[in-house]
Amino acid sequence: MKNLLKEKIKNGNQAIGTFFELGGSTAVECLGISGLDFFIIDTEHGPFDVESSMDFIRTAELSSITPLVRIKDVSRPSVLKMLDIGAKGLIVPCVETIQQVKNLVEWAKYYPLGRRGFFTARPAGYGYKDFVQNLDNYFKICNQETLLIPQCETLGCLENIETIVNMEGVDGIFIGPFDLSIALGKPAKFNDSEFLQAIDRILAACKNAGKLSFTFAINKDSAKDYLNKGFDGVAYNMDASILIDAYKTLINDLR
Ligand code: 3PY
Ligand code: MG
Repeated sequence: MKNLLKEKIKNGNQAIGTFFELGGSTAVECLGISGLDFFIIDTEHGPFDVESSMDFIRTAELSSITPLVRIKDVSRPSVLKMLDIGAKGLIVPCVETIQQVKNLVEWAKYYPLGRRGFFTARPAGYGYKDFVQNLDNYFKICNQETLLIPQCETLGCLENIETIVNMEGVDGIFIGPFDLSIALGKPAKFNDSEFLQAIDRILAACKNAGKLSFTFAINKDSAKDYLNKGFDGVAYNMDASILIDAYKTLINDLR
């Protein structure tokens, strides 16, 4: 049940991941072999749902890549099902209010932190793993090892970021630069001073609260900028674009 991603960051490493849009266990296997620290199964925009995500997570467990899931909405079933199939963390899109984050904590964290519905699911070996035999221990380990990470990509979340990130049960924040820039009225103007101030504010809020800071980067330059600023992790683009780019470069080089 150990969360390798959390451990790597705690040991001072910056994590590199990607969004998973291609689908298929072989694709997960390849991402694992590549040495990436994590991948995010995207059920907000991608076509996947619970059963296919479970197979991707199973495959990820064969290598040291950590499977996160971007859930499709802020709802109890979305939170519960993705944790029960073994997601090591939830990225939650389009969070707008403090109340939504309170709900997320209630749904994602077991007693006494929240009121996650009791189930000895896959990660618990369906009730047969040792750590489940003592309930306090089971709750403690689940709460510790599964990350709840709201996205900051709306004005509501930005305005309340210090409160949100300090809430017990919130493990970190994941910035959605595209939606955040759109919310600020500056679509994809990533060098705009208001956008940059927002990034600095979110990062500072995470650091001050001792919580994890993640963001998305569309290219290598921006990934490097974010890592240099001190983000704990960067999700670099998505597997589909990287595959297309690699073949385009190859074709260019060969012709
Ligand atoms: C955004 O940029 O809005 C994201 O959600 C990144 O995936
Ligand atoms: Mg977004």
